[in-house]
Amino acid sequence: MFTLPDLPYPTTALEPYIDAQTMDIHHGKHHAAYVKNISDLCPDKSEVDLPALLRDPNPKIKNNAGGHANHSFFWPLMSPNQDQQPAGDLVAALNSAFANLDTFKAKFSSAALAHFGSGWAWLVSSNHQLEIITTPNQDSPLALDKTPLLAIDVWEHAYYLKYQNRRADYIAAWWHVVNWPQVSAHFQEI
Ligand code: MN3
Repeated sequence: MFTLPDLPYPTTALEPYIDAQTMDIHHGKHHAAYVKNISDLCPDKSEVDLPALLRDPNPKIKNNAGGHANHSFFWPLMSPNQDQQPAGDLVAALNSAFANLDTFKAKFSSAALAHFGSGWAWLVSSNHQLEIITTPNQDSPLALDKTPLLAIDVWEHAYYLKYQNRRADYIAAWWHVVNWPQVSAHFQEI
């Protein structure tokens, strides 16, 4: 069986940038549905099997495993401690890969904005090189042998209630709630 993780903060915690109703539905309905679906599809599997299921040839299994894995990764990447800044080794790595933090954020935002349809934008590490990628639907970078460090969900369900068609406004707002210590923690593991 698979389980829906609790949000690490109240649904109101990311206001005004991410609204409580969106968080409530996104976590309590969308993520919960991925958990129910993957549990129903794979009743003999559990969380430890999730990485392998991200590569499953059955698209129903791959999509719902990805939906569970991606959202479980996403929630702790946001924090009620708004307007944090990256620090330490992570900053040095971002500066090395992208010239400076502003350039990194601009490129990441552009990738997230330009991604056609539903999907995710990611900062990943691949062979200790940082890069920005996007994936369609619920595809995971782990299935591409890339390690995710940061992610933004650009499915419309992530922003439509508050931002409607203005994905760029959602992305700009989302930077205010990025949990940089969590990104650093992922960076330390690569
Ligand atoms: Mn989502």
